[in-house]
Amino acid sequence: MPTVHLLDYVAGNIRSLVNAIESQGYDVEWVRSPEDVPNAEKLILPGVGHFGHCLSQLAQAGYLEPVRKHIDAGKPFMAVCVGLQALFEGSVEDSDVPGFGVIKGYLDRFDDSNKAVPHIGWNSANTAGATMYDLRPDSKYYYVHSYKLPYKRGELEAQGWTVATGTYGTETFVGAVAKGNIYATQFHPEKSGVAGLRTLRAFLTGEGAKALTAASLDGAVEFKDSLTRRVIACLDVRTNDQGDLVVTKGDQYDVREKGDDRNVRNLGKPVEMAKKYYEEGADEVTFLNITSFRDCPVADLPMLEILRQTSRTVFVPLTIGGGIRDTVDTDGTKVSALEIATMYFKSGADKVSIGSDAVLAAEEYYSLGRKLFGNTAIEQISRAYGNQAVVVSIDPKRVYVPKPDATRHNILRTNFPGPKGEEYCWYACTIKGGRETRDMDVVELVQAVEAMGTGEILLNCIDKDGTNSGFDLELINQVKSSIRIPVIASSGAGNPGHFQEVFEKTPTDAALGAGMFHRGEYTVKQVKDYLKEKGLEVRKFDA
Ligand code: 1PR
Repeated sequence: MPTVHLLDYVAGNIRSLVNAIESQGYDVEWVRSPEDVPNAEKLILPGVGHFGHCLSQLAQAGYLEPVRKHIDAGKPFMAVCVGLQALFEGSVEDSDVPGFGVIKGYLDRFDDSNKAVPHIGWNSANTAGATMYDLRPDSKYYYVHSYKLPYKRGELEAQGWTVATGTYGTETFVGAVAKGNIYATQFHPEKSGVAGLRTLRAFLTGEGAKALTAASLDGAVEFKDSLTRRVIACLDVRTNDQGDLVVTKGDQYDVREKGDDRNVRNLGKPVEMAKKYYEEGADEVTFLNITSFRDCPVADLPMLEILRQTSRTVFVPLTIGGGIRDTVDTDGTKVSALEIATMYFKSGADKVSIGSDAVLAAEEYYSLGRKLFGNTAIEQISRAYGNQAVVVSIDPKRVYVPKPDATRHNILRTNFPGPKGEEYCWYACTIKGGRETRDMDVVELVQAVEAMGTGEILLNCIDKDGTNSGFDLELINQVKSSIRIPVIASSGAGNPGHFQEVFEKTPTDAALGAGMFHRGEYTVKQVKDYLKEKGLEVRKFDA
């Protein structure tokens, strides 16, 4: 098999990239020291996390010169995400550390005054007519980043680069650049479905470099927001009473059948179902391990195998949640949340989702006067893998109050009064899958975990879960107005119209469905076709 060399310089999550390369019939060989670089014919620089951290790691390990030589020798070179950023002169993310300076330009941060940051989701790589590694105008690519090179028309082109752009809000940024032997993408090709695999293949085969042409800079080009509405399929997974790992789904978190036997609902096999949703066009797949497999050694966690298998065939982002906290293994060894997350990342997860532990960490944050000491699971994991890799999953419950001053919590006036006609409510956070309610409201929680470095919120709602009655729009609006990071609306989706409603009536960044997909009532494709019909931009399914 032909080989490609991958630079292994940080504790990053690059399993997905390896899987994507292997799916194209290439073998990955690791570059583990600077001496290995000259052996590489084709070299890929993956990038994760922080700009300064990435470049100082490369510098300390002695990679800067060998990588430069590889590029100068005209050998094929590809850089991904922070790898692309590293090719520029510098970034405001860490102004003390210089970049490679292969491309002139300085990165800044997205403006978060009117949109969520990080920019997470499927956006364009618009080449304005140029040919570039099989990027296509009607395809979408998966981005996750807070920093970007602002695109100024003609500037990079004047240096001989071919450029592809995306637009988020009113900001147009560089999505990919190429010149000669160099190809760099801000998006993750390995997570961009068929469109991503296609452009990766164009690099691996060298066809993309041969076909490279420049765009004509004459004439007007329209740069309009091209981020699509993200539709996520979620699989709650647990062992049933027979010991099999199954996809299940509760009604307000009760996952047992209503009959006398009260068996755990079995809706299918996790790996097969994830693949089906990927093929139907799900923009992401989330697994929530809703029981913690307490009697099992951590290294044998069944979810690890599920992730390994899924990540070989599903090339969109995979999130895994459940049981991510400091724990004690069956042999008495202490295992940190970071170590558990690392196992998940190495098995193919792109993000981890933290539930109960986040609530406890937030309680501590407030009790210590809003100070951070860097020791929570959220801080440790986001420091090692980047904020975008940490999701906090919230399981709130509505609490009605008769008047605004009846509670110290962040309330809202509701259009759906309580059983005694109460016109106000707040949302209490719960832990342990909704079994224990805490004296903390959702606003307090999301603000605390945002301060800790969470990249995204998965916002469930126990009252709505499994009801098929639509999302809790009031809850989503309250949370969205309290933070800057993206929010995934969850719980209550029963038909495609509910997705339209949540995207039109709230500023949510993504919407998630579970039961309606598992029970076969609607496919992911039907939801996306419906949204498109209603004029909302979605990622079309690339064949
Ligand atoms: O606390 O870090 O161990 O994480 C446990 C995780 O498991 C949390 O993310 C928590 O939300 C989840 N969880 C725990 N118990 C249950 C349960 O159902 N008994 N599931 C559970 C949460 C909610 C969503 C669901 C949406 C959409 N499920 O995942 O998919 O509500 O459903 P719908 O579209 O059918 O309405 P930790």
